[in-house]
Amino acid sequence: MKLSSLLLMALCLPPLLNDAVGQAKESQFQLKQCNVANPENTPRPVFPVPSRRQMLWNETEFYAFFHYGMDTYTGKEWGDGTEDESTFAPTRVPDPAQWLRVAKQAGMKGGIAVVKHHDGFCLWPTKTTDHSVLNSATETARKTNIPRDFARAARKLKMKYGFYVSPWDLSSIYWGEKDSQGRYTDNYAKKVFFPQCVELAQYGSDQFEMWFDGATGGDHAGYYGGAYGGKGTTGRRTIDNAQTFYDIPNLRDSIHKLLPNVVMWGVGGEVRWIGNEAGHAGETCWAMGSGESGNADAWRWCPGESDAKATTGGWFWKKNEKVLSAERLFQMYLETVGRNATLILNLPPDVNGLIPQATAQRMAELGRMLKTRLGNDLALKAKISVSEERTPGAHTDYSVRRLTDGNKNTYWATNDNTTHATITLKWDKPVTVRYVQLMEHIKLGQRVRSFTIETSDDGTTFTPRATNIQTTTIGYKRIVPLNGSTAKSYEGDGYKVKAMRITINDSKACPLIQSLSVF
Ligand code: FUL
Repeated sequence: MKLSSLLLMALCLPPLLNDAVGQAKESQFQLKQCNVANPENTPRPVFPVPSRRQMLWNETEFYAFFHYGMDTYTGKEWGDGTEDESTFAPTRVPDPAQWLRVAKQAGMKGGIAVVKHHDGFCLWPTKTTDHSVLNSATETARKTNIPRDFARAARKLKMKYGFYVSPWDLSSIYWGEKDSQGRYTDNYAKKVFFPQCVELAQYGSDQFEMWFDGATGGDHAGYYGGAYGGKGTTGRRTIDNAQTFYDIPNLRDSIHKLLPNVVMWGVGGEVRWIGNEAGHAGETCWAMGSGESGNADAWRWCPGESDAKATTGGWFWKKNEKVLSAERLFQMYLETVGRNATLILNLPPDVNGLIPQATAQRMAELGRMLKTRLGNDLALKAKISVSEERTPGAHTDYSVRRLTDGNKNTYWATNDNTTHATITLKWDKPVTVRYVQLMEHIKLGQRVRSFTIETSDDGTTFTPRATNIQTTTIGYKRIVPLNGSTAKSYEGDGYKVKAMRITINDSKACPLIQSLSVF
């Protein structure tokens, strides 16, 4: 075979999904130039597409955040790194298994534990600093090892797990350090941050996310001075570029070798902050770009994660905190998981190293609510028809049954040039409906730009629903409350219907719908 044909074949191969970040529109152009056999009639990808680890991460959908550490005992939200290690004084060895059991009851699939916050205090026996549990005053504190116990508990409970390790470190003399010529040194990246990530990697190669917060400011003191002064050096320190100061590209490469499935949040560049801490994504939400809505034309896959608090006090436990109502938390779920983002919901452990009873009870209530409201799929009982089915391949079909076969590797699709299509559901006996849930087969890119939902009492006349909501993007998952209210989605009697019609009005290329559910 000639070299040129080999080259052409290589260009025409399906994209390697395991590291697609960086695949540009150029590849799409190259694919179009090819005319190789496609026996399965597989649709061409619409770039960008997710990496394998981003795909796995997306499937986690709803997971917990556990802010626990020095601040739990000082009552602060941000410590300044000057706290005496003896301040960390749990009354008993903290029990991450209890934290995760609470999360599981809420229907969460995993959790992320803060093991170092901005104060730099490490909740594991680290070699990188003296500011850790090893120098605490009590035996109970010294025995604490959150990453070890958290990882063990998660594996036992079959939940995903990961760690928040703050890049900003007020306790470190190296953070923001400059040499005599005013250049940033790499002491912090080399002696502190990278070794800390490697130490944490040793608690399990199956971690799913590392949380690298971007905060670097405020009136805090610590080693490097600031408005309140601090121990050690004087004068305020800052950094100009997190990517270079923390040496993120190299860190990412090295950690991926140890933790193949981990995505690096925030500063790590693989998953984005949704742009608020209030528990909502945009109604329109693309898995690329930035902020609440993303950007349909951005070139890099960077899906959104929404971090929000389940309690009123703060990220860390506070004496008089209250837990939000299950109804409010359900609304958050609809506005994040139901809008192509994930939800990381914070449940703060208290001074005993346990999730308080009131929070645990509320989480169980939320879990029951999710099951009742989004657990009984009425699409499975419907006769479903579509305006078009993509021509099948040798062993692959894209037929209507793919919408409800529960298989994440299959999907219903139209032919290449069809970007407008309908799905019609009919029930023999009227059913009561409140929500529609759609999932795109995002392995081949996010496509849908606009869709509408209508219902019919008699099977012939259709009425549009949720017209006040932007039914634009779908992405990994979209849940639309048919009454148009995420806050009061379950109020009233729902809609008693004999039929429903979903119309895809516009899509970047032929739509690929992996799953359709009706509740
Ligand atoms: C922020 C931090 O500064 C907060 O303390 C908290 O950890 C939150 C989740 O991220 O940026």
